[in-house]
Amino acid sequence: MGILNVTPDSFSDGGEFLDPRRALEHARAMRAAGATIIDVGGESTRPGAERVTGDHELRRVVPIVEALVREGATVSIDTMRASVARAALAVGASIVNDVSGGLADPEMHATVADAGADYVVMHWRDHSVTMQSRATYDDVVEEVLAELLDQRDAAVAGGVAPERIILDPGLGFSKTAEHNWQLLRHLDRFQGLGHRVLVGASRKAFLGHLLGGRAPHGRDGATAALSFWSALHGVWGVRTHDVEGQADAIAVALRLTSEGPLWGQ
Ligand code: PMM
Repeated sequence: MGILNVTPDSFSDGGEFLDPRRALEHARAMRAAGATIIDVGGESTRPGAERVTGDHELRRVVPIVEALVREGATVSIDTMRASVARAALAVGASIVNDVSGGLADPEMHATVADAGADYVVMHWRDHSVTMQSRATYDDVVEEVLAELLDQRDAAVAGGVAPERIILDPGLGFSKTAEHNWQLLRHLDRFQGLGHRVLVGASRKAFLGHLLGGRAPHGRDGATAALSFWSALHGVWGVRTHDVEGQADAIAVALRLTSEGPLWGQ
């Protein structure tokens, strides 16, 4: 899943793709490099980010989604707003990637259910401005699993078909670096929930910490190691900025596991 942030303030690529022509060129390049889904987002969710209005978000993303669908791309819309999801689905998006996993907008479940779309439910506790103050757990793996299942159950109760649901541990969202590592170490637990799993580690700050403070664009090698790890676990997808490097890492993992899992799964 290639990331296309049409935002001025995302942590890694903020401002790079606000111009629609540049956004489309970048999406084409990601597809050529092996992305099978383009994830279009119009609101930054980096820690501390302020929200944009729904209208603003809609105007940023809908023309891009429409143009990409016309070119034959599979598009997911990265939004917490039902209004934005609805507009993107109306022009052909087929996946709603809701980082709030249904907690931010009470109309999201019905919107996704009505469209029969795939739905990414990410573990989430709070909006970006305050989320890092909620990064407290006794047992991060057990608590994230339990809360994510609550979010899943709410989506199903809201009419979303279980087979449409994709689960995501939500690395970096109300989580410290140590929490992210614990979740990644126990990815098998997420794989065991009976849904497709998506992992979003790309260039995130915990990799910068590991690498002595390296800037986002220098984190693609570390991201590839996690894409390899994720693919060994059999996850459905990784959400990434650097598609070529991740596609290579995944190809290696798939070749290694082509005769069966490397360990009991
Ligand atoms: N991370 C970001 C944005 N959207 N969606 C999902 N499903 N999972 C994630 O981990 C995730 C996401 C933040 O990263 P960005 O600013 O690079 O888009």
